[in-house]
Amino acid sequence: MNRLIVISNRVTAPKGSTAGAQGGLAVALAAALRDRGGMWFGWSGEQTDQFNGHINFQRNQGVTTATVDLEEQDVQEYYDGYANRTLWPLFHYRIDLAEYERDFAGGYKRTNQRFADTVRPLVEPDDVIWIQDYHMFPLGAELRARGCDNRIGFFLHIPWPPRRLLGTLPNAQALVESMFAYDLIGFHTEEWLESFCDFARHDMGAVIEGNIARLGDRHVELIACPIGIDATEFAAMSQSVPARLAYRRMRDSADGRDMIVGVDRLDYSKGLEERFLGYERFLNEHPEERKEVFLLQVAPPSRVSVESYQRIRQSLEGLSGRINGAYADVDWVPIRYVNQGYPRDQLSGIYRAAKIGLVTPLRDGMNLVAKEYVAAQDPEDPGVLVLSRFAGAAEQMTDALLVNPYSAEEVSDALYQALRMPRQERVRRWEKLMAGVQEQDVTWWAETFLQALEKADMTVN
Ligand code: GDG
Repeated sequence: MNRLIVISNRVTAPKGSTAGAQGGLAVALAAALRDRGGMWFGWSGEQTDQFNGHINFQRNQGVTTATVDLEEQDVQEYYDGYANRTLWPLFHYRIDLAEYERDFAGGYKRTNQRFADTVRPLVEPDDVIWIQDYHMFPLGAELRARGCDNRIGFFLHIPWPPRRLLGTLPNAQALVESMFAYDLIGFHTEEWLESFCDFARHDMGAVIEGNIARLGDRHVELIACPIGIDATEFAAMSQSVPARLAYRRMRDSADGRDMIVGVDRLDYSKGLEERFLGYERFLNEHPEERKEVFLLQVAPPSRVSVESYQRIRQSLEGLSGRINGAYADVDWVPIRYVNQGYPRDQLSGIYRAAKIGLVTPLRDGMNLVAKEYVAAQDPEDPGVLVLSRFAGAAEQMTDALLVNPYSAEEVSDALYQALRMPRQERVRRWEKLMAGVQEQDVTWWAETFLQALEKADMTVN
């Protein structure tokens, strides 16, 4: 088996903690790296006065990580700038929030060149390279420019936007053209893959034949390969002592009421305002249910230096305050809005205690919370997943109650239906959802992508 080099913005390989403390992605990539040997390369998260390409190697639990520090200007222009203020909003269909600045684009290019300069000497002739996500679209082309003719795959964790939206990005064609340096590009869903083909075909004159896109003398293979979670491990974790304690804490404080749970990074793509408005509608339309339920929204802040994230936070504070002010009683508060994160094992117990998992992103590449909620349920008495049709996960999780998060009425109706759903139907839906979550888990995802990459036809490249 060839060595594997994983490259991502941040490296989250095992640090001697238990697997349960890690996200599923880190677990799966670490397993692939352990099997194949190689290393995981990325930004250390640290800053340095002047970029020097110094690589910090570490070895933990059979996985080698290699990280570099970046300059403050790199972090501002590449990470805070082009990645989080330009590409993230655009790729989540929010061109109203996207900031198009030459400095951001320049810093993004420079930083990707720095990554390429740094990692290139580490690459051996037969290594397979797997680059992750929108921080690094042009890295493959930069490596090719440095004589790297290895197999290189790329996986996009976020949606691919419709071509008319992508067309608003200055130099969008150049960005997409650089992606033809890859041998394989992976998306979570057919929808994102088709959007990519749409742009390549109509805006660049690429020819699409089956799962291959051709542009001039280059071609790239495309695959829809939905990421999963470490389902068996997550289900087991929901029975651990910390999970049971968290479960008990929630049940005791619920005082017999049904809990609806939402868990999201505080991000405008997650549809949190719409979720609160849908829940408000439900309280308004069903006065008899008012003191029978409550919504727990866990929303740890993210990307706090970006203004649009400060605004969504303010807006949610206003909305939750307004709804609580309008409906609360001396012994009941409709929304428990919590801005802190919880350890993963506790989170699994919280999911298990909830009658409804409410997941309403406006756009989401996949959404792992939906899968975690399912994996944490009690098979005898499972809760109901209410899921946005606009999450990538909806393509697989058709036994959830699928809703349009922009419609407060639909969200309200789904909450009502979920609360009234007979146990038999809950079990039937959950069994199908769980079978899917278990079958296409995160190890399946990594292996499916890597096998396709190892087979990709490189003859023309
Ligand atoms: C991107 C794409 C795609 C959240 N709060 C806490 C906590 N979390 C964990 C969840 C889950 C993860 O964060 C969030 O994953 P998502 O998939 O929902 O979303 P993004 O962070 O936006 O991820 C997404 C993903 O990449 C993978 O490809 O699915 O579409 O946007 O695991 O559990 N974890 C802990 N405490 C918290 O309070 N420990």
